[in-house]
Amino acid sequence: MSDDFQPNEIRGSYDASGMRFGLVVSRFNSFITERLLAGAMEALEKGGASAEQTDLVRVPGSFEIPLAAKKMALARRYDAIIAIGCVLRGETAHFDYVATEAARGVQLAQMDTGVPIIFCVLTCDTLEQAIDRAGLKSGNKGYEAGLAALEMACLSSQLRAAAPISAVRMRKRR
Ligand code: INI
Repeated sequence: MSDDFQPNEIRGSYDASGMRFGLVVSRFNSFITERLLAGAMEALEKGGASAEQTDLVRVPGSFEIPLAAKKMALARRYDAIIAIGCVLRGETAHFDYVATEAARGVQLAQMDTGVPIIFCVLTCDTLEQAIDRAGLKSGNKGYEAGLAALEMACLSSQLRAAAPISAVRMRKRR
C-alpha cells in the first residue's frame, strides 16, 4: 500500500453543541448508579452540554432500562442516550436474566431506532467491583459512557451528513 493512500476518515468529535442527550438510570443499587450518573453528566458538561440539553428518566431496575430507552429513542428528541444500571450477582440465576436482558434490550433498541444508546450497566460479582468502577480504582464507567455518548452523537450526525455514493459519482463525472 502506498503512503498516499489515506481513506477519508469520518470521526466523531466530543462537541455537544446543538445536541440533546437522554439519561435512563436504574434506581436499583442507586448507591452505584448515582455515581455513574454523576460521571456521565461530568463528561457531557465537559463536552459543552447544558442541563437544558439533557433529560433524565429513572426506572426501578436494569430490567426496565431497555423499554424506557427505546421510548426515548422513538421520541426522536435525542442524539444519544445513556443507559445506567448496576446488576450484582446474588445466589440465584436472577442476575443472569436481568443482565442478559438489559444488554440485549439496549442493543435491540439502538438497532431498531438508529439512535445510539450507550450501555453503562455494570454487571459485577461483588459490590466492591462495582464501587471500583463507579469512581474508585477503575475510574468511573459513567464518565466513559458520557464520552461515548458525545462521540456517537457526533459520529451519527457526520454519517447522516456524508454524501451518498451516487452524489459522489455524479460530482466526479462532471
Ligand atoms: N435490578 C438491578 O438493576 N440490579 C440488580 O442487581 C437486581 N437484582 O439483583 O435483583 C435488579 N433486579 C430488579 C430488576 O431489574 C427489575 O426491576 C425487577 O425484576 C422488576 O421487573
